[in-house]
Amino acid sequence: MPITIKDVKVITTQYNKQRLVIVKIITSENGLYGLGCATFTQRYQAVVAALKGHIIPFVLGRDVSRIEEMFNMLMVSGYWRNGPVLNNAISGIDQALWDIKGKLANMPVYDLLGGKSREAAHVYVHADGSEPQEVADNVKAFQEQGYRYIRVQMGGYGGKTNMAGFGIGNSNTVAEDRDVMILPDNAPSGAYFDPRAYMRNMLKMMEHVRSEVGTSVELLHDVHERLGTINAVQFAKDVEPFKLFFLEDILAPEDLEWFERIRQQTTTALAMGELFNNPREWQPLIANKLIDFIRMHVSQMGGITPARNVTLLANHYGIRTAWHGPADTSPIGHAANLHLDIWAPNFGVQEWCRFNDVAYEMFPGLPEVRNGYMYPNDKPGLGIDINEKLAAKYPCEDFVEEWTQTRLPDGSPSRP
Ligand code: GCO
Ligand code: MG
Repeated sequence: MPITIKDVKVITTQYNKQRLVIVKIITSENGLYGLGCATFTQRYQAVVAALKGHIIPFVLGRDVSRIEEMFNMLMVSGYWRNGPVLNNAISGIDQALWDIKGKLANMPVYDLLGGKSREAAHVYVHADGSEPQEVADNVKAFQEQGYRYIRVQMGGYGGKTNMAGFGIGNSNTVAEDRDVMILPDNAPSGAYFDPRAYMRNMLKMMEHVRSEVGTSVELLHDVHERLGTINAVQFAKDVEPFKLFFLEDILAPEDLEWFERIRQQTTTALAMGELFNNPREWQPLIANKLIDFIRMHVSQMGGITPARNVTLLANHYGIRTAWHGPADTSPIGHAANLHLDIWAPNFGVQEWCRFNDVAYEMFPGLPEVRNGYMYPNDKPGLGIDINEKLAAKYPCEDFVEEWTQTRLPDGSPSRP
């Protein structure tokens, strides 16, 4: 008799700013369950509805062992496909089934995938600041904690926002050649971004940070898809002297054909992909060797199954993985990332958001980071659990996200 899916719970929780969605599959076998990440924080209610209305009725009663079949059927069973809401809902099921398979086999998921390629995964953390010296000081503080891969930003993703305390119309706080963002009368509230000032200021910041910390620490930077096409080409060239470990999301998914131009112009290493949903987005970048790191949001792709497939595809082309790991990937999602990292022959680096104590209490088994390395445990499955009682004490708030309402200085909408 196969073990089947008896019930599926959708757990939502918010112990921080991010609203998280977790799927718990309860099986016909007493006490056997699995957990998966289905978090699309900005539209979490839509994922919950997709799960409850469509995905859960589809999976109930099915054999838990048939992950491959389930993933492939779920992807097309709605006929229309490859959107963030449905992909996340499918990921909740997919990751939970890998967790269950591991528990049945008494093996960690990295063993199911092919076994360890390494003992621990290099992580990168985020240093920020409102001016170059503050960024440099934060990099040094991380180095003292043992981190060797550090992402440098100034003012978040380069915008000035009246919410993050930068103040509209103030200077961008770069000492010489100050950039002042002049907004029109009656400018609406929200985040503001000046692409040209961003480019100038980031170059100054990187130059300063390198002069303070030297070349042995690996620096990274996230453009967050905010630049237009020719500015992106120019910026990727301009940062070349700073020898970044990688430059992240230099272009938006809408502008992918420009990668070829960037590639012809610079040796800056490129990482791309957190907004990708559809294989058509990553296939040409990999097949034409236009990037160096793929960094999709694993639940946004549909779970561990598609991430495994992309890893192996990328490996053939000498491209490494750097899965998206912000605070809006749940701790379950971070555990899934780590199993892929420990197994992948072509792992590069893992983004790490440094969870707080509540997260560690709510998710027993949440991976630990020591000296810049993230370590797996040897528990079967994903090796992580959820304290549902504690999760229920932190219900999700309904609010309209403000940081995603970004504008250019004249007030016109810009990508966040
Ligand atoms: C990153 C990302 C995130 C995103 C966030 C959106 O590289 O970590 O760019 O911080 O902004 O996941 O919700
Ligand atoms: Mg990013």
